[in-house]
Amino acid sequence: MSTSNVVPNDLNAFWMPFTANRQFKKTPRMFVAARDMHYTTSDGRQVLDGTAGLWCCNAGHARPKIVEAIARQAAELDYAPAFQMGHPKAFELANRLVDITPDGLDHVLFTNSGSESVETALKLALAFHKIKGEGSRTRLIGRERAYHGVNFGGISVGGIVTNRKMFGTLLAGVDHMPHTHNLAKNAFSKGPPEYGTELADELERIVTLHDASTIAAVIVEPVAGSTGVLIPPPGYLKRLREITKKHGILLIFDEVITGYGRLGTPFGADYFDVVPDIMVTAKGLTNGVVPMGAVMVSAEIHDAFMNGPEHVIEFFHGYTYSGNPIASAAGLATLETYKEEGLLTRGAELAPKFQEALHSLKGLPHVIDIRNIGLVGAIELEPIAGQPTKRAFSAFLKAFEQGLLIRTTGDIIALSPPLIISESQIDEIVTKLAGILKTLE
Ligand code: PXG
Repeated sequence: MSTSNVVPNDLNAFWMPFTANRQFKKTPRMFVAARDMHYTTSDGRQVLDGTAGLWCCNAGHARPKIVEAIARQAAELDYAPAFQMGHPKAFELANRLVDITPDGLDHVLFTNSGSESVETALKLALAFHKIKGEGSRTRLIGRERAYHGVNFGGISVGGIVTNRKMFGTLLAGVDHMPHTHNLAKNAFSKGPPEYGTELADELERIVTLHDASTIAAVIVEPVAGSTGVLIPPPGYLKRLREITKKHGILLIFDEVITGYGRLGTPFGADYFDVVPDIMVTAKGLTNGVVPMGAVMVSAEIHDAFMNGPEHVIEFFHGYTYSGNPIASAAGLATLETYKEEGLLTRGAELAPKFQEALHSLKGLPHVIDIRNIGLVGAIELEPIAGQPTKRAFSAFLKAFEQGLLIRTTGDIIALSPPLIISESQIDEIVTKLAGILKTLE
């Protein structure tokens, strides 16, 4: 018996992330294997992956190219110092990334996660203005209901109260735009919702309040994922681009979820036809297999740093594992797999089917909204009075029992299956969900 199939007899030591630890440890849910669209549980059941792990396994699981690349790389060059030394695959991966990112994003910094990519982007924005002689631009603007990871910069510009309230005063000088979610006007929209484009003008109000000369950057997720799939109205991101450009403010897209094919285009920037100054990515970069993030930046930002004596470090930032060889090999094999199988655009082919299937759940008990874009969907449930999150969490538990992995946030069910999903597997997800929704308290 493989040791990975043994369930440990003591679950106490591991303090699990973003998990109800006591509930989990009473009734653990363990995966011990995965292949393509399915996980295997410790009791030998198959579970259909409706969430690409945590929005990251875009090519599905145990894909041969990626598995082989990691094994080969570990044997050939396990680690190379990241500072003042290099290895070929990190450069190769940066080149391949520049090939698939929107024109104008020509340089790549590597990190180990979405959270680190966010911090890297925010620090770049501050340092860029300082180098350009505009050191008064120190404010960062985020948005309500935004998720930008869990580090101090990210939770400061983020807009989730539970992620912020325990951690003191956070970064100074941060302001937030309103989110765009509007159930009263936009419920059951198919694709981007009709109302709310004017909310982008709130940025003008914030600029008027603080003055553009104090603002370094605006950071937004093209589609907010973690807080329940909040899809922007048409023209909203274009308007943010116009306003930031007009005022010399950098625009950062956090594409940790929307990157690598999730919306049916390589990046959210492509879907919405808006090129930011900095793009933050992670997750799908390595198919979730090895931790890695990548921050793409414009030539203008990069070139501003390439000044002064050549022996001097230009940007005092980086990680022991930036561009780690095994992560780079995983990234290269992942991009190859995406290319061979057309996965960066397959979501666009499947989106009509996915949309139709999801919206067939309209009218079932407790369902107050269904929304979708590319291969992302959300079903919002009416919370049980006085017990928010309980109804959706119970749907999650029932789905797991019935062989389906979904994600819930608040009382919203989020779906983001691997981009290799078949049409019949989309039907399977929706049929199972329909059954579950009918039985919820
Ligand atoms: N930015 C965005 C937009 C994200 O969605 C991060 C940054 C942070 O990435 P790391 O790699 O540091 O976790 C994220 C992460 C969920 C869920 O189910 C979403 C994330 C992570 C875990 C669960 O909504 N997003």
